[in-house]
Amino acid sequence: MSGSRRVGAAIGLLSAGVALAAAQLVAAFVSLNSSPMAAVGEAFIDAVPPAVKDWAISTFGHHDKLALLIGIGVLLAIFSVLIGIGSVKRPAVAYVGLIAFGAIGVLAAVTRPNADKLAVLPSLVAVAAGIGTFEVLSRTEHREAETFSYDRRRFLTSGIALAVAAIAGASLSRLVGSAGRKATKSRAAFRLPKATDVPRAPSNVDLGVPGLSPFYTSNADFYRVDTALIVPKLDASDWSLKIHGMVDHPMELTMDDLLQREVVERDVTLTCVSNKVGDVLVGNARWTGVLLRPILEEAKPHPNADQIVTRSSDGFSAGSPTKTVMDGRDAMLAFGMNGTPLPLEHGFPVRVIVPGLYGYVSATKWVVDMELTTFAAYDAYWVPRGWDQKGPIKTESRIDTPRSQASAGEVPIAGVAWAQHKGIAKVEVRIDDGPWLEAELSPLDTVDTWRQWVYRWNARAGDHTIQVRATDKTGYTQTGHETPPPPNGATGWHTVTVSVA
Ligand SMILES: Nc1nc2c(c(=O)[nH]1)N[C@H]1C(S)=C(S)[C@@H](COP(=O)(O)O)O[C@H]1N2
Ligand SMILES: [Mo]
Repeated sequence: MSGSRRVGAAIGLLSAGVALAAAQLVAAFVSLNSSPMAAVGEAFIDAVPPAVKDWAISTFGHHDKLALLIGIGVLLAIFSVLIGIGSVKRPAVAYVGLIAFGAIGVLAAVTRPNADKLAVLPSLVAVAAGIGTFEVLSRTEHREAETFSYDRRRFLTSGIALAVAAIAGASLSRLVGSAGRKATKSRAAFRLPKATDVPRAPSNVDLGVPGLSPFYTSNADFYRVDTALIVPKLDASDWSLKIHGMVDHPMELTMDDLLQREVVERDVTLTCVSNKVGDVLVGNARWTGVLLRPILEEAKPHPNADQIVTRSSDGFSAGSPTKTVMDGRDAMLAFGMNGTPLPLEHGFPVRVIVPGLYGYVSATKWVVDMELTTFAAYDAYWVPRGWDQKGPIKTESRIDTPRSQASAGEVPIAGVAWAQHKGIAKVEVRIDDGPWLEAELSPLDTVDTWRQWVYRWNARAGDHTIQVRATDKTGYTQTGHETPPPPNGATGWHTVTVSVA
């Protein structure tokens, strides 16, 4: 690369960096997802084909969002280098480039479902800051006829000063993020009420086998799946839930209204429809909240309102069958998870939990709206993206240990099995295509929770294949037929190969 191109590339990168940092800083005051990076990222998440989302979750797991931000960052860096190089001969290229990026940022920010009134601001400031940077740095160049030169010292000092300002601005934006602070404070101040209806789990519900998932998944280890690049930051004191649509009595519930009701605790195992056989998008927690059925009985849904659509503050929606929510199971509005207020990333202040339904059709986090409607009239978030309208959880089982290696002798093969709202009746393992052998089960907590299982295996040296299958209390045994998660959940037997030494 010639000297002029290198300088052009550096100017491009620095202009983009300063622009983004300025945007980030302004977004901290407006709303975090109005920053161009976040807005474009979230718009991208909404727009990508389901297969890509599936691929991202399976490839990056919990880091899918970080991977997306890094991807956008790398793309932006490439474009800004190209634009910077292009602007050496024609400065207009830089203006056009920066304005085009600004326009994309503005468009993405204002079309977010929870867009703030000032959502255009961060991208506009970004364009101004980018152009300003470009101007300052370009002035260190001297173009005379065919020769290009630049004031190296001035370029370096202004470049470094701008880079430092960008980094400082971006860091400052983290500190001043007022919405985030307010939500964190609100959560810290939220006192989980004492539940009056608290069923106990059997004392020996945890088999205590090393390597086996604990019966209760800790909040820190609980999987997280959502479309929110920036976790919505809500304040419990201004939270409310509107219940409307095909109901006789529309209502709006505040947090105080919820806390006036009977508070219950329930153990429910949550599962993501995107979970591949053997994967980790499943977790069991004790939820604190209020039951949904009595609330809906007060709202009086019309008899033909067969779908309950719940919406989050960030525009996600899930549609559950009214019949399922009202059939007596412990569908709830939860504000507590394993004895603490809901963590922000798991839906603070309130989320929906419906035992037996995959998360995408029921478990709306940051829920603010509940509309009674019909399946014919409305498709919730994931339906137009290729997933079934209805998502009952499939009976499944997983081997947690051993996963790859073991020493000869007695080896506990152990894992979890779930068939929410049906209950697990039996788990069997099979070694090297031998007969199916019945595993020992942990005592049943409720039909809405998973069960641990263990089979004590006398392992001999060599490579072995281990498989597992569960039977639920309806008598259904998991099919060995392998299908991927779309459109309504994976099937097949979890199979691991273990080498025994
Ligand atoms: N607001 C909101 N709620 C949501 C989602 C989402 O994208 N946005 N994803 C759903 C899906 S697909 C699943 S599997 C569960 C996951 O809940 P968790 O992240 O607390 O484990 O949340 C559900 N609730
Ligand atoms: Mo999910």
